[in-house]
Amino acid sequence: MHNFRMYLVLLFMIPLAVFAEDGSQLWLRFPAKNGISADKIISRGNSPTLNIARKELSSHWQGQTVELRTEKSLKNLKDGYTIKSVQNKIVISAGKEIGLLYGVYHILRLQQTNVSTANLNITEKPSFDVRVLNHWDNLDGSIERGYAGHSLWKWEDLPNTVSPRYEAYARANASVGINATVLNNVNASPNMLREDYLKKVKILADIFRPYGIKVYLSVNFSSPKVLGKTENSDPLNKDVQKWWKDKAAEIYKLIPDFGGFLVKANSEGQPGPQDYGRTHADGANMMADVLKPYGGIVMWRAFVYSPSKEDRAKQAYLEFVPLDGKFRDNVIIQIKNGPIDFQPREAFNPLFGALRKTPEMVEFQITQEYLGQSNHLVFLSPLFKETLESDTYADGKGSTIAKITDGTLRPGKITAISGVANIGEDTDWTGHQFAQSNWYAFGRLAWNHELTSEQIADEWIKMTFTDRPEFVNPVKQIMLTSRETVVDYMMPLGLHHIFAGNHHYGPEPWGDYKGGRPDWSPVYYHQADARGIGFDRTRTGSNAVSQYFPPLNEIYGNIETCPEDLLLWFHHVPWDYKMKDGKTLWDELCYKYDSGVHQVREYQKTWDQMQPYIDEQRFSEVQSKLKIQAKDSVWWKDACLLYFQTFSKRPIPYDIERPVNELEDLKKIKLNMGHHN
Ligand code: GCW
Repeated sequence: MHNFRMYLVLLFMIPLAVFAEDGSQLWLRFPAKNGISADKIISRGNSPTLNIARKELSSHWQGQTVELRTEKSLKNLKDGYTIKSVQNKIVISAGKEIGLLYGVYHILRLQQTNVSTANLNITEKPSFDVRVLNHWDNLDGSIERGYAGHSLWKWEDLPNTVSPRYEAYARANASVGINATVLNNVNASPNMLREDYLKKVKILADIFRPYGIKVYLSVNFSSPKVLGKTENSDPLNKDVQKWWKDKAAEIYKLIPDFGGFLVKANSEGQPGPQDYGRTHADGANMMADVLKPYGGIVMWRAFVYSPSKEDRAKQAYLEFVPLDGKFRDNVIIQIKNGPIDFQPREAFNPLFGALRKTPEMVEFQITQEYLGQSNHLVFLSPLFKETLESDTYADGKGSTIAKITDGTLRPGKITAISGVANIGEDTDWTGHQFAQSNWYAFGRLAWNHELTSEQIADEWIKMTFTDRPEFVNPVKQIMLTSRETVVDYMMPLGLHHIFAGNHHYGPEPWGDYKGGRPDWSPVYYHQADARGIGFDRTRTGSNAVSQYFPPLNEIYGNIETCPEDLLLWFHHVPWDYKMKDGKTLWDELCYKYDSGVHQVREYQKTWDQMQPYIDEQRFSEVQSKLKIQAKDSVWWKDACLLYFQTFSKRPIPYDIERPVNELEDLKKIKLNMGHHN
């Protein structure tokens, strides 16, 4: 009897287990109760996309009747839609079916965040045409800079075995408007284009299609030589051109709506057109020509730098500006937000706005390679917004990167935005419950870059956890300040790239890889000496400031007018330099590091008080991660201050907590996380 009862209890628990609060549901934690009945969903047609829209409504929507209408007249909204309350129903209209699905997710979001759905009159049009995730996933299942387990893509099992997570992934992306995915690492294996792999890719494309997601691939420039046994991979070689042409035909036969290629060429050892004395334009155009008949595009990366004497921060600009106007119209240059490499804070990349005839897109990094990986709670929306709102002055005041890349100032070109994904096969998808918010924020900003970080955080918290203000308000405060906090405890005042080599997790400001590439050494970036600290990029230094449009070149170039949060990015500053608040640079640096540490301690205090409001599992997972973050912040502070103190020879202000580590011990830490640079 006892056993029998146990059995019954277990049976009843199964449906609960499906909704376990382990983060697997992401922000899509819609009520498990049934949604509206079929007769309250008015729609014509029977396409896979419409069927998904109806299924989402019948499973989760608890409001009034919803009518879904495609209307040709709304084509100008692109993937957008309108939502209107008409008498007793809600009418969602769109030029394309995918717009209807996006509209359905919109009302589900309103429901989930407890916004009234009466008297709706909403018009939405996406900021960018291509809203793309870049996966740095390798064919062996590993992920470059991935911190959430192995790749979601099970290449070994495909095409026969299909993981249910493929569809869950597509659904999550569609719910925030992401409509494109590059499946594989930009450090691409030529094998990605092998016939057997393309057949696997086709299966994924088929699953993603109804959710409005197009598949793209990163391609290795040497693919023709490696796979096709051509003599070389010279873009002007007819055999090479033919190989690409045939390859495109083969791809489009399998995947008629294939999106195109993403290319990392002549960068960090990857092959490229320069191997044959050709330019980036020659390489990109060859690919653009074979994709053009099918409507495909080439996203060509500007992340190029070589071990030369030239300041690494200047190289993308130097390489690409002379090529402006030489690219086909289906090529778009993909530019990292900053000119170095996804640092906690960088000046924006001066290439933005400098290409006048060539479309440009931003590449953000959602995966936190340089921001504590999946251990630190860092909400990236403020970082994304900082870049998008940066004024380049390219076409006069108000030439923000958002307006340069979204077509406002440079109309008639392809528009796109990309983010390097932080997704893996971990149950919670991203390795930290709060890292989900960065996937979410990227999608929401790609859809509408005018949303504020505050709005995005608010939505995400309510959808993901609870709408109780006792939880929402303090947690939102943590999220909104978290990016500045990580800057403070890692590299304040414009410091950058003082990470330990390879893994980029902890501090190694003393790193000097003599014999290796100087531009992979922290000492190259901070330039600390007896006089001061910082990279001189002024006119008398590397003159990187000259790559910015006036008046920015003057503003950045003058130590008095340079924003203090970028001071050491542009200037080598004496230790006793007086900062705006009257402190010396050295003292200011100390207080910044200290404040970063204090902030994390405050986050811990706040989080611990959140226990009553959410489930135990997610509560304690975040609590544990905050402990790691708190320890790491002290590690960063002690390492940087004790090391820089060997140059400044000044005391750490006495009201600051004393270091708890010996510099020599910190220097011995070698994390075995493995990677190249
Ligand atoms: O930031 C560096 C990373 C590399 C990465 C490279 C790139 C994919 O450390 O892992 O390679 O940037 O963006 O190409």
